[in-house]
Amino acid sequence: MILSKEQVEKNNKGNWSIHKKKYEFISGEIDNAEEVLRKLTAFQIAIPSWALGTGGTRFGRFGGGGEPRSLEEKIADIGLLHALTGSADAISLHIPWDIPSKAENIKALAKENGLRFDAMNSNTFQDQPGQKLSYKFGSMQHVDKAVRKQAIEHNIQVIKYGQELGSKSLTVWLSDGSSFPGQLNFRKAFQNTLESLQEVYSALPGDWKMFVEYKAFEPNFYSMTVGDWGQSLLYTSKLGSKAYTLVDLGHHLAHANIEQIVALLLMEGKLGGFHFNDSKYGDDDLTVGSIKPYQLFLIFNELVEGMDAKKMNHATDLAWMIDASHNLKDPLEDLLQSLEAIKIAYAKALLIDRKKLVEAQNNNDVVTAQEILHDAFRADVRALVAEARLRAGATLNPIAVYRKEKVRDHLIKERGSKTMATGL
Ligand code: LRH
Ligand code: MN
Repeated sequence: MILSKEQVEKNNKGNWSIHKKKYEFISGEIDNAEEVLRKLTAFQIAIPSWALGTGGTRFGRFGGGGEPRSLEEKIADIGLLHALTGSADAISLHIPWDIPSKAENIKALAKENGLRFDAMNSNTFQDQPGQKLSYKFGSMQHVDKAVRKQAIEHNIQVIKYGQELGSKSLTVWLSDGSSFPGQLNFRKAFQNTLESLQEVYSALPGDWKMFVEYKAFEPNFYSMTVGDWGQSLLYTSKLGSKAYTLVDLGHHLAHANIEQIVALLLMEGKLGGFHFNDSKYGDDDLTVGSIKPYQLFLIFNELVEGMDAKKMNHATDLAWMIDASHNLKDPLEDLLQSLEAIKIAYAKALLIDRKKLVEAQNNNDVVTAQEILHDAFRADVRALVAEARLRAGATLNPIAVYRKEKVRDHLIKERGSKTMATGL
């Protein structure tokens, strides 16, 4: 369903005056409103092609209807998210869930919707129909060289699909590991995996990046062969300068200090990007900022500080992607909330008085240091984020417009109430 410029303007007109009042207040409170707006507008987040339908757990799935039945319909849904927010100009594809059959058409359709292709994702955590060798006991770690070869060839095929679409990066998440002590020789598993990644790395086009995503547990529950940031950093350091670590917020053991991990990976020049989501227990893949909004703010604090220290471009030098799964909410509303939470955390981090913070840190003035962070975290930046949307030609209140335009009803009428999108 396309959202026309007229619909955007009509909906914004109703909220314009109250928005302007709120915007004038917050922009009056800060001295870098224009710079913050420029950075907010430029900051684009990729939408996962595997999160446009209703997810499920092993206990059940409760579909909401109107789900995309093809990659073309997924592109239309992401195009709608971008029209509503001006913040989601990219798709991250997962292969083979979303193989671009006619790449030229898919590329043209994405362009029509103002979209580009971000990181490609390979999948050696499921066995596909007709697949020769099983990944039951892993893929790149596997004791059988033929299974490792199959996984390597799959990743190289994924790079080829990405090249046809203009993508410039490959994300490798391996479910490899073990669920019982004694099942696996950790050293051999690491070396097999490194060897396999090296073969994929050597097939990377010159201007591509490889993201190695780590995860502490699931689907293996004793060891994961890329189990934490240290292991991922070991791989990416041995692979070479085009290999980076990808941080999925839900892939940590309880109480991990993710903002410290981010600061150190940035310092090493080995942070490649993010899979944003939120969680209370495991890899819950919940709406971004719905459980730990302060942690998300602290992560963006380290990102802004670390990227400025390296004179990096906030919008383009790291890969910003959402990786969520929707069990209870309308998938598109859930993604709209996640986009808002990411922009709000980034805006607050841009308000931190860095000079005063360094001073407080150098004086070991713990209270002042914390108060400086709280001043930014407790600021209401919603009007700033809304003004950035307005200047991008998008809507002031995306979810309100999504509901007022009865988008889900339209999609159900167009696609049916029982359709099921590929993905998680
Ligand atoms: C693994 C993961 C990975 C994807 C998958 C869909 O938990 O985060 O990024 O391949 O979810
Ligand atoms: Mn992920």
